[in-house]
Amino acid sequence: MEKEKTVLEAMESDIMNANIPDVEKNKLMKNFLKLKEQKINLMITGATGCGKSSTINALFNAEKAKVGVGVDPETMDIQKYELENLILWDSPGLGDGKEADNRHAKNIIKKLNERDENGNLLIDLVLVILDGSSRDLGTSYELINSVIIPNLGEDKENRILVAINQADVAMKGHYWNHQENKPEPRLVEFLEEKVTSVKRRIKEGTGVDVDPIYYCAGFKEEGKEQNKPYNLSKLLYYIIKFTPKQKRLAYIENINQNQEMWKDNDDLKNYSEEISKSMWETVKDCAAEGADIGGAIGSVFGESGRRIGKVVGGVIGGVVGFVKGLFS
Ligand SMILES: Nc1nc2c(ncn2[C@@H]2O[C@H](COP(=O)(O)OP(=O)(O)OP(=O)(O)O)[C@@H](O)[C@H]2O)c(=O)[nH]1
Ligand SMILES: [Mg+2]
Repeated sequence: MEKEKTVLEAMESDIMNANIPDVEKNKLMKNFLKLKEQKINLMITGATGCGKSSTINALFNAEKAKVGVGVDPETMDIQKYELENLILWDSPGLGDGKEADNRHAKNIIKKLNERDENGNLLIDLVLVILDGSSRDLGTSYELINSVIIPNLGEDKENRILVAINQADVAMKGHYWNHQENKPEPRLVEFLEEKVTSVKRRIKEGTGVDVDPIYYCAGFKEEGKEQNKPYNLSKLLYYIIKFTPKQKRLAYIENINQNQEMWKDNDDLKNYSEEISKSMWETVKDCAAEGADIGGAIGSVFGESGRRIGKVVGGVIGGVVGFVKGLFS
């Protein structure tokens, strides 16, 4: 069986085969080579047991990210996962006692101030996970307001994403509809209030506006069926939206291939369609930057456009026929 092309491979051959003047073709190729090099550094942090490992495992092909089930579940120091151009930093937050907290805070601050070889801040985006079942989010506010936000540099609002996990057990497991894997209206109301109060506490503490979302990373109990995630596509959509355009392609080949994980979401948006659109924007705007190919863009990147639709649509679902729409 012929191995299926990756999005990057498809882009490369699209450019090689494009029926356009050489000058433009060379420009596209130069842009493409730059795109190919782009790395994303995503920091995932939050209090012990909030679901960092579960979230990483649900989103990406990071089998190595072990979920804390041992006797000593704390991830003591920052763990790094390298998935080709996608680099994840799983960083313990606060709530482990004074000494450990100081160490964690120091580690996070250091990482947030690190620069890459081009002199840009290394960490593109910080995903802060809150435990939605916890009544006391004090340490999480401290983490966000005193450790993370002051160290985000200038573009604070675009470098932090706050997500409330464990939505299923937010009201001690009440009002979670297990058949349909979604919250009942009373739980929705409760979760929305939580979103509002988290937003307010961060605004009051730092002046920074964030728009938290709630979700479920899903989990597996010994000998029981896998509890599926909820709003995982929504979470990925926000992660991608907050990632600089030229870096977004690094996610695509690393998203979890298990379709079941992506299915259940609120219906505020068609998240898979939005994800495809964001990826296509990268191809269109970054690869074609400065090249005068105007209306030919759709036909130049036909195969890579289809490939994006196939990966996102095939895994996350529900975008059949969408990619065709991109070109019309
Ligand atoms: N009910 C429910 N349980 C969850 C969810 N996400 C994670 N869990 C459970 O919460 C526990 C902690 O999850 P982890 O993913 O290990 O959390 P962590 O933040 O990586 O924890 P440390 O690395 O120890 O700080 C595990 O037992 C998970 O199965 C969720 O969405 N719902
Ligand atoms: Mg962990």
